[in-house]
Amino acid sequence: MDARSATVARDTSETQITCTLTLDTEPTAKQVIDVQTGIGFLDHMFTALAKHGGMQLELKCSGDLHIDDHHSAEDCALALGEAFKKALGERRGIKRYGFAYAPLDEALSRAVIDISSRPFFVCHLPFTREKIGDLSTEMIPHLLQSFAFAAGVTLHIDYIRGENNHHIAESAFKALALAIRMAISRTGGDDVPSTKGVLAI
Ligand SMILES: [Mn+2]
Repeated sequence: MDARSATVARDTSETQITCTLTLDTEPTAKQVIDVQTGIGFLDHMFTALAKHGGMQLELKCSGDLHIDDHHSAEDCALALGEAFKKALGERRGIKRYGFAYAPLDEALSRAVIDISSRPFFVCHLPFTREKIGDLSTEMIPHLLQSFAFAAGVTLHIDYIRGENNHHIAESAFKALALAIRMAISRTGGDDVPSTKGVLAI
């Protein structure tokens, strides 16, 4: 079967982005992940997302970081969401629902996704620091919402426990990765998993 892949270019006065996302990695092939958003901690999160999601991701952003991290973080998530939506195509032959827990030491998060074409986002991640590296913690729910809306998915992300803010964020992205991996996995059939008979609207 062909790998599900898409490239998105996003060019505004605030950010210039290219994003190539491939949802599949052959078991024997090298998983290509190269993320350069200009924000180190965001690179770390998107790399974890791709790695544990079984996906391949090349993402480059040149953004207005002299202002702050907002436009770069949001627009990278939008590009990633658009690429995810495009790569999925008609959403045939996928499991559709995915859910996962991921721990990182003391931190534990849960992610639940429905590849629904019903964009919705609910998130509870109570960070206690203003920033992790150069990423504002307030941007983490914001960029996850941007991804969910651009991808056309329903996404719930919840903090279960944790103290270290780096750990809380990373466990959330890893839980999302594992949930995505489940939801996009192929059933072996060609069915659209909806009683409506259509998901790509
Ligand atoms: Mn880490």
